[in-house]
Amino acid sequence: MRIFSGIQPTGRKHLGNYIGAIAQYVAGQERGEAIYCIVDLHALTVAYDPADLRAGLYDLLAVLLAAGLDPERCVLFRQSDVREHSELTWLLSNVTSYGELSRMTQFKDKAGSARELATAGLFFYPVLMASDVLLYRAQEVPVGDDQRQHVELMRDVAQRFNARFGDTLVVPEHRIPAVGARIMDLQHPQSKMSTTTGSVEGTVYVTDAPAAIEKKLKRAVTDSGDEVRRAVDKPGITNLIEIFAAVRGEAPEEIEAELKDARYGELKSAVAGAVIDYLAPVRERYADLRGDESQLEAILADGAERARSIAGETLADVRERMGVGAPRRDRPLR
Ligand code: AQP
Repeated sequence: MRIFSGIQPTGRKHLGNYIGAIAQYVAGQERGEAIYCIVDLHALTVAYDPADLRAGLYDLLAVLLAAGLDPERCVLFRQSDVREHSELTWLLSNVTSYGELSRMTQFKDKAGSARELATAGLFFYPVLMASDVLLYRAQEVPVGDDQRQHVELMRDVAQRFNARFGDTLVVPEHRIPAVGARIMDLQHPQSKMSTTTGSVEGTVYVTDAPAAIEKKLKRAVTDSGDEVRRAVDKPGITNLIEIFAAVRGEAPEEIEAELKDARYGELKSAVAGAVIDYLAPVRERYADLRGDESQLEAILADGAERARSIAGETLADVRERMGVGAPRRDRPLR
């Protein structure tokens, strides 16, 4: 089983990213050949500062290592170090339609009302993401629920490519966690916890100090009524139960049974304590790892070399199938 996922080096990573993606990455190392990419090229699609981009990349790499990614047990690399991603994006853009890209909800959300001013890169984001995964012929893509539509698109692109040019690309499946696929903003529980659109008070960052985590959870918006149970009209309590279940590794039903006589305040305190315990070891290891940038660069260089050897083969096959470049004589197509 080959697993691939990408994560952006933008902003500080939050509890939604951690539960929805990073914790799954760590588990993926036990289940198969895991390949994880810090997608700095994706981060260029919205306004950014070059110095912040580099710093953010080291921040994220230190968080990933602190969470338990082990460069001996996975391939961990920076997207821009493997130029095959950019070339495949152009090639695959020719089996992707304008209409499909126009329907992507992430593009609509991020472009907002000023769609004419959005970058072409933001519009092409899903093609770059398809290239990331398809280059490694990955079978599985661990992501949060918000990326479901992008994974559907890459499946369509791979199927279309294979139908038009011959069987070349692997059609991947998404892996969305059963609990915690969509962690909501603590202040606006109808909206997902988000780097760009979330509220600071409603977003728990992975590197937040315990006091800040406690404050944010104790101030979380709750709903009318007083029962600790999940319901459509109780988005705040539902979110707290889901967070509690995800960090304790239990089913939400078990949490509801355990807290059936509890008050909202007790639920908040219990969730705060559990989240603090969950993130504390990561925060401590992060502080040690973040200081040594040359060590972080060495990890990235090794990961890029291993990634390139896989990506190069897929790209060569795609070029051959599409009739691009000199014909290959060294190796027949798969
Ligand atoms: N609220 C969430 N709950 C569960 N999973 C989530 N993910 C993001 N938000 C939640 C998952 O985290 C991974 C990281 O994706 P990314 O690096 O592309 O993240 P991002 O876009 O910088 O972070 P956000 O918060 O998702 O930013 P916005 O809202 O600006 O787009 C992905 O697997 C994602 O599903």
